[in-house]
Amino acid sequence: MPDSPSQIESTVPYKIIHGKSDLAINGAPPAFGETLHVGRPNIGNREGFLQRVSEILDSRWLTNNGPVVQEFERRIAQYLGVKHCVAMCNGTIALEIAIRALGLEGEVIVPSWTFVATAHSLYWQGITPIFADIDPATQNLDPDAVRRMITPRTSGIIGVHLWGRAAPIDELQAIADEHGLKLMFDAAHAFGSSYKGQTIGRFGACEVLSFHATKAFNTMEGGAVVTDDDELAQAMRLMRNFGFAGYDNVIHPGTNGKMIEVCAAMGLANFDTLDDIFAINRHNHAQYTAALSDVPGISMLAYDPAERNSHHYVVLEVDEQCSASRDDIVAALHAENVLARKYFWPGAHLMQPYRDLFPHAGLMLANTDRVAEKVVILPSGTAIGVESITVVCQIIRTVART
Ligand code: T4K
Repeated sequence: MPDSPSQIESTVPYKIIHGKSDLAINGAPPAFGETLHVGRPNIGNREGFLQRVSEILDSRWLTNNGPVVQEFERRIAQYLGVKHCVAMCNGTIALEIAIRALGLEGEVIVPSWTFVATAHSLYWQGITPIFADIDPATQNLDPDAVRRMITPRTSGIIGVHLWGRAAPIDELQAIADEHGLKLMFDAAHAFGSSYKGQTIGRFGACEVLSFHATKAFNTMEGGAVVTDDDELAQAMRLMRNFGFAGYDNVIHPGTNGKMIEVCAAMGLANFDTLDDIFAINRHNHAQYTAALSDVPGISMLAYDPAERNSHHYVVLEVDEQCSASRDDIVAALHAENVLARKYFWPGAHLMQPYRDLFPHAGLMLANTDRVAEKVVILPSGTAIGVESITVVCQIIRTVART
């Protein structure tokens, strides 16, 4: 049996909060001596990882499609029920390679409400990201908004399964089919999620995963493109290795997108304990929901109980009914050493270079702008325990109290 990731109080709260005078923003000492982070890495089967690293060192095969990467790819493909998993050094390079292998060009429609890497992976290759608005209820792309952004230069759509909640896949596929566009997904948040009962990974032409340290399932740094398309997988395998088809034989332009053996070993070790990690996240999410559900103006973005989700992200929305603003709540949490995040504020369209390139993009992104002003992401994962979550919720309740 692998050792399981225990849910540890990596930092123990110092105080119980009864009223506003107990808050650090009002001069009291902070609740936590060490910072509580969003995205503290989950460490799965530690012994298994160390054992594999030792074997890797003994074998002197460290990278370049080694046996551990190959085993990792097989395990991921099997888990997702997909034909090909092409492992990469990170999710951003995986996006870039997928975009290039699919032959996207001109303009590609993406949400602005995503990590900026979704847009950068296009722009980096001379392709214009065109930002479409989201449905505020799901924070995912709104299909009607996507339709509005199509021009003769549009070659594709990248849907993002934000917070692991599936994008409106069927509707986006229908739009892509109708207009002859290519559709792929940024599934960086969606490892282990489902759509209409089917595991995310087989939708569109391909789906791109991130296994960054801060993800529910991590390989330290890492990513992958998963697809059922043999030719696409073959092209991406060439591209991630400079286009080499054998010693001294380059048949394709390529880059260096390879995953290293140690990262694959971390992935396999975390894979051993995936169910435990997801169960801890589910538990954390339920605790936050129960503790905050009656605070006026504060709501948790719910996960669809009919679908699978890693429950990795705890997404809070603070609206006008709340007596404190979102920024007041974030400032109070930071003062207590709780590094809550405003992901993905202010939206990619307000980050450079897009802010200068498209100064009027906001006119088409009213929902994005509204959502960006109310979101707070709270710490979860195996590095936070029940006691700490109780105190984080006390802080929020106290700040939000009139
Ligand atoms: N598409 C989407 C939708 C994505 O969300 C991402 C990545 C990508 C594409 C691209 O995939 P990758 O190329 O990254 O594989 C973080 C992550 O770096 C990024 O992977 C992730 N999304 C994004 C949502 O979050 P930052 O700039 O917020 O990272 P940073 O350094 O502030 O770390 C987050 C928190 O985690 C901090 O409070 C510190 C803590 N932390 C971080 C690391 C790395 C730890 O406690 N330990 C650690 O080892 O972007």
